[in-house]
Amino acid sequence: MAAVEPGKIRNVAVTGHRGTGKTSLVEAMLFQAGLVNRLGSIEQGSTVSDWDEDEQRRQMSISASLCHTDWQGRKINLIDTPGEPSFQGEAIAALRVVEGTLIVVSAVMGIEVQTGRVWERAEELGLSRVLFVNMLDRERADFYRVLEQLRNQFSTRAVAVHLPIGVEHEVSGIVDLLHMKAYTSPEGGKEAAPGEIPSDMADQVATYREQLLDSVVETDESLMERYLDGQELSDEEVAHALKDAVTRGEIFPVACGVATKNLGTTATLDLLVEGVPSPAKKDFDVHIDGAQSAAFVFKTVADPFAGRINIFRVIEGTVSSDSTLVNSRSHGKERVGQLLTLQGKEHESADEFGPGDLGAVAKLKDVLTGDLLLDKETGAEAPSIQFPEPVMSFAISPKAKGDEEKLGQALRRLSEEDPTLVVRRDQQTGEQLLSGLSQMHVEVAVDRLNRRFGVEVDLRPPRVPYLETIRKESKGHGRYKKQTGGRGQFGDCHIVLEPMEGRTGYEFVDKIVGGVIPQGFRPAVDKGIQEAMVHGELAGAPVQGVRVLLVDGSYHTVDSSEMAFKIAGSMAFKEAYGAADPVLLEPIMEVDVTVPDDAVGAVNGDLNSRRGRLHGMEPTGSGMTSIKAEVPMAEMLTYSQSLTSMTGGRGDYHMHFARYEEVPAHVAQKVMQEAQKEKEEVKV
Ligand SMILES: Nc1nc2c(ncn2[C@@H]2O[C@H](COP(=O)(O)OP(=O)(O)OP(=O)(O)O)[C@@H](O)[C@H]2O)c(=O)[nH]1
Ligand SMILES: [Mg+2]
Repeated sequence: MAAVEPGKIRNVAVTGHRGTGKTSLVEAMLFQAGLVNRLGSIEQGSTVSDWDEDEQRRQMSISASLCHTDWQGRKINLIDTPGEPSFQGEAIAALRVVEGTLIVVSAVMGIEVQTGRVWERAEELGLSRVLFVNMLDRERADFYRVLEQLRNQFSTRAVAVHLPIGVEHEVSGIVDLLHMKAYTSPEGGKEAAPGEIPSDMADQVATYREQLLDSVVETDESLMERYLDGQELSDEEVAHALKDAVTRGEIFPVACGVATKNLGTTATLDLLVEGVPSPAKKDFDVHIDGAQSAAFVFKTVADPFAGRINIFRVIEGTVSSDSTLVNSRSHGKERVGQLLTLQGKEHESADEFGPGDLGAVAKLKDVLTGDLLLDKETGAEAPSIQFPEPVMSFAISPKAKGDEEKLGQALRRLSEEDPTLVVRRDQQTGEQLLSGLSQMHVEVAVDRLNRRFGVEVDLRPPRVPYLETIRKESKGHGRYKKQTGGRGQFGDCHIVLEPMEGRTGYEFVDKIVGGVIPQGFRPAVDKGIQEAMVHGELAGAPVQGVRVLLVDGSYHTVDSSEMAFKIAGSMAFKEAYGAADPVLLEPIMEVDVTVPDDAVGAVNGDLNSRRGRLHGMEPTGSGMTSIKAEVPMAEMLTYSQSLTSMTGGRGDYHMHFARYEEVPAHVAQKVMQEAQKEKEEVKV
């Protein structure tokens, strides 16, 4: 199969809120175009794009899937993305490689949280946007209410290009205002050729056709003049001007239909072909510095059997099977074997992909999402994708001893597939941490570890990386002496502890005068102290922010040894530490929560109960408020679930480490008791 010319390609990400019918609509488009011969359904788990077992079990999309269809002699690459916020990284990556997005909105629910997010992201990226109001057949569906909402909240340049015929379960077709034709319900079969508009809709059609014309002529001066002169504009002229305006992102056409009944599909496919710019018309803003061909990897699928599949967009030139490319990140050469055209999970061999096209390749050595592959090393840098930071962490460990290695490998694979899933080891607590965007995000990862990689795991809230420090100067004496026949042990030292500025760091100052402790043994005192500091006496947390002065001591010519001085050092430290008014420190997080205005009271109250300090509130528009606060990490371990329940899933938060602060006495008491209990359990 030869490469498709860029002018004949349309790259479209299908986006929107959870459960608005994106996957069903993609299915309908593939069916209408004849690429599948049966209309699959979510309920039967038979759609092309929700092919993964986890997706079918949960009846929701989890990963973006790439499909393609032929329409009017154009190849439309459709990336079906999940609406669930836990998997928003998928939509973010998809939006980066397309010229347009089809935003699906429920005719019952209207604009929802994720609708707003993709709208904003598309705006930032300057993408053409086609809106599809779906589920016209549902109870309380109201196309006109949703249209008004889109015009009020998003843009007055969102205009209806289709109108429903009938309401709710009686919806029987749609009017195409652009071509002035009607499509009637195919009852799940293929949409037939369009017919006449029902005569009882004449008034309505006239009103919205006028709204459409008004918007279109506003984008085209010569049309505007003639329109104001009262001249008749031809359908072709209007269609042409609309197409140009949509392509330039000046008009956002609002289509509608019923995805599960394959209604509205034809007119929407037409809109995508006409309104989304081809890659030939739009630059992909990446400098490849003189390479002849370049491909950008925006998605990676980890399959335990087929291996890794990288999905890419050709940025420049042609990428061919049996070629060699260089990875701009690792500088490693990659042998490209067989290229693949994807239709959900099905793949077909492809010989080459031309500029702007989307394709896939399996079994490259070291290629991950975000990598740029070039035909020669040019020093070009890959475009960046702004993925959200994970906010929820769990400590993860295998149920079966001996599975550590297997778990590590599986986690690596999963995080390659999903860059918003982060795996790391906490240096301080030693725990392996799995972080994601929500509880559900992490749970899906755990399901996959089990099913795909055969590793069962335990999840626990992570340990808080407490620290300990001292608040005043103190003295300590350590004397280690043993006389058991033969050679004995003798070490003896006096130290002074001083709190350090900034409560970080450690310093050992040798203040010995004369040779009361010989030079050779003094580092052993230091070592003994540092070892004692690894687990502080309060809660077993590392001690820091301490300066130690070694001021005095004594030794024995025969019995003294490094070992004895190490022990003496640690004894001196423990004595001095208790007298230095030690205190527990905890990490404080800077938290930024965005919630619907009506949830602000509840969310603030909850942050207060988590020992949070509010720093400010600001409306962010469209009915949302951003709240800034500082909250101890220990109180944020289970925040995700609480926020979801307080805001009905409409809340969102980010946090990052700010600094360490003293734990208030009553809280410290509990932490110390817990630590003590654990220490005893370990002994048992
Ligand atoms: N009545 C009706 N149901 C629909 C329509 N479109 C989709 N559905 C149903 O709505 C549910 C969600 O559909 P999906 O296609 O999975 O929606 P989605 O937007 O892909 O969902 P996520 O990928 O999870 O964000 C399924 O049960 C569909 O059968 C429609 O037009 N009318
Ligand atoms: Mg879906």
